[in-house]
Amino acid sequence: METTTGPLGQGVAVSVGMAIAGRWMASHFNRPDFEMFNYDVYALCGDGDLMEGVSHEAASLAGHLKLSHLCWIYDNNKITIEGHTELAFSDDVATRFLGYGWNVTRVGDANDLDMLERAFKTFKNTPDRPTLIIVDSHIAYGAPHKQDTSAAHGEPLGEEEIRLAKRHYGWPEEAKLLVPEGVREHFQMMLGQRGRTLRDLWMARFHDNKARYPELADQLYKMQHRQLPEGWEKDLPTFAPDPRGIASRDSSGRVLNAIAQHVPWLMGGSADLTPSTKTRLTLEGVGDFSAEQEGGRNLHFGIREHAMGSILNGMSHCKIRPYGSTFLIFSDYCRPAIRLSALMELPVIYIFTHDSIGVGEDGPTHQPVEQLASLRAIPGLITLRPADANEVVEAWRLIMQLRYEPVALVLTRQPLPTLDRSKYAPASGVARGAYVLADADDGQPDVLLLATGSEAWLCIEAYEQLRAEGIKARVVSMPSWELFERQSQDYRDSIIPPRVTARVSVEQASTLGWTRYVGWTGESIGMKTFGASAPLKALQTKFGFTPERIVAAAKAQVAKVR
Ligand SMILES: Cc1ncc(C[n+]2csc(CCOP(=O)(O)OP(=O)(O)O)c2C)c(N)n1
Ligand SMILES: [Mg+2]
Repeated sequence: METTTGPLGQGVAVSVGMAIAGRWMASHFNRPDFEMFNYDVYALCGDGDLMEGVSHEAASLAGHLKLSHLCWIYDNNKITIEGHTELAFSDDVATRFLGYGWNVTRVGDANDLDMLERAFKTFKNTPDRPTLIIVDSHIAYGAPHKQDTSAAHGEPLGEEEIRLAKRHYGWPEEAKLLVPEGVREHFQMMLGQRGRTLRDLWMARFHDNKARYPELADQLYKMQHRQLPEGWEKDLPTFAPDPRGIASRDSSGRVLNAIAQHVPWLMGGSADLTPSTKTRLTLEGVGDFSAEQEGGRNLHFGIREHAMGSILNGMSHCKIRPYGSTFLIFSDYCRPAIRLSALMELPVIYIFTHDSIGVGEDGPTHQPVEQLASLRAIPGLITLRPADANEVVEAWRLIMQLRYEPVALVLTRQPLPTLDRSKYAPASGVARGAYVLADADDGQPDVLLLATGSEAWLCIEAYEQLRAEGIKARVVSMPSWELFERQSQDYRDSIIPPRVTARVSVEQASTLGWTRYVGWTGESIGMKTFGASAPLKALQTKFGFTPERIVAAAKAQVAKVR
C-alpha cells in the first residue's frame, strides 16, 4: 500500500501507524501454519520531514516500540526551499536517531546501488529496532547549473539545462518522454508479475485459512472491508434516568468497552490521558500494546498528540478501527492529522474530553473555546457532542457504522443528568444530527432553544420554567451540525421551523457559526472570551450558562418577535 502526503512529516508518522498495525495484525491473525501478515513498511523522506516536529514524536515512539519492520530512507540532499539546510538545520541526524533507539546506516552516494542494497539488507537483518538509512544525494543530480541548488526544488530546469543533464547521463538529448527499452518490461516483471503472484499466493492462503480458522478469516474479511461483526451492538447499554447523571467521558468509556468486546480490531489509546479520557479497554485479556506484547489493544502514544493523529491515520489505512483521545483543548495539537483523516476519508475516531469551561480550576489554558468551531470547519469531519449518556450510546452506534469519515466525539469531564426519555424524545434522534428533545404541547413553539452536549439539560431546565410561565418553548438537541445538514429540507424545517424566529442557542464554546441556526435576530449564549479559573458553578454563572439566563434570553426573543 502506498500513501503520499503534502504536509511534510505526515508520511513518516503515518508509516509508524502502519507498522503498529502490522504488528498487531500479525499477532492477532497469524497462526503457526498461516502467516497472514509479515509486511515491512518503508518511508521515503526529505530534510523537511526530519525538521518537522511530528517526525520527532513519531520516531521516538517507533524506537520505543522497537518497530524493526519499519525503515525510513532519508534523502539527505541538504537542500530545502530557501536554500542550503545550513540556514536552519544542524541536527546530527544519525545521533538523533541512535538516541531514539534506531539502527542507523549511511549510504554516501545515492547512485551506489551496492551500498543501497547493503543498507536494505542491514534493515532486513535488524530484528530489534527500526532502521534509518541516510542517503547522501544531490538534488537535480547531473544538471550542471542547478544541481545542489534550491532552484531545482521549486522551478523547472528549463530546456537547456535539461539537455545538459541528459548529456551528463549519456541519454539521447533530443528524446522526450523517453522510456528506454527494458524499463517497461522491468516494471511488468517486478510490480506486475511479481506483485500478482504474491497477491495470488496470499489470496490462496486466505482461502485455506478460511477452511482452517473460519472465525478468524471472517474477522479478517470484515475488517478489510470495514464491516462490523454480527451482533457488534448487542451489549450496548441503556442508561436509566438519573438527575445526578454521569459524565459523558464515563458513559463513553462504558460504551466503548461494550463495542470493543465484539470488534477485536477496535483499538486505541491516548496521549497520556487515558485515566482522564476514560478510553481504556478494560476487557478481560486485553492488554497494552508494547514491543513485548504486540497483541495489546491499549496504545500508549505518550505525550505526542500530533503523531498520535498521524499514527491513527496509518492504522486506519491498514483497516484497523483506531481511536485516539486527549483533552479537547489539545485537539489543536492533532489538527494537521485530523484534516488528513478527513481528506483521505479514513474513519478515525478522535475522542476529545474536558470539552468546556466545565474543566473548572484548570483555567483558560485548558478550557476550549474556539476548538469546536474549528473542528466543524473541517470538511468531511463529523463532530458529535452528545447531551447525555443515552446520546453517547447513539453517537457510538453511528460512529461504528461510518466507513469513510472521521469523527470528533466531544465529551464532558463533569456529570450530565441522564434525561428521562419517557418524558423527552428518544436519543435515537442523534443519528439525524439534531432532533426535538422537548416541545410545546401543541407542537407550535414560540421560541426555540438550541443546544449541544452539556447545555441541553440547561435548556430543558429553562424549558420547564418557561412552560410553568405559559411560554411555549422547544428544545432542540443538536449533537452534530454535519449530520443535521445532510437531512432533507423538510426534516430540517420540521426541527427548526422557519416561521419561529425567536431562537436562542446555548453552547459553552465560541458562538462562531451559530448565526446559521439562530439567524440575525436570534441570540447565542456562548464564549466570547477565554475562560477563567474557578469552580464549575461559579464559571457557569459568570459566563451565563444558567437556566435563568436562558429563560431571560428566551423571553427577550419572544418579546422582540411580538
Ligand atoms: C508542513 C509543511 N510545511 C511546509 C511545506 C512547504 N514545502 C514544500 S517542499 C518544502 C521543502 C522540502 O525540502 P526537502 O524535504 O528537503 O525536499 P527536497 O527539496 O530536498 O526535495 C517545503 C518547505 C509543506 N509541504 N509542508
Ligand atoms: Mg532536501
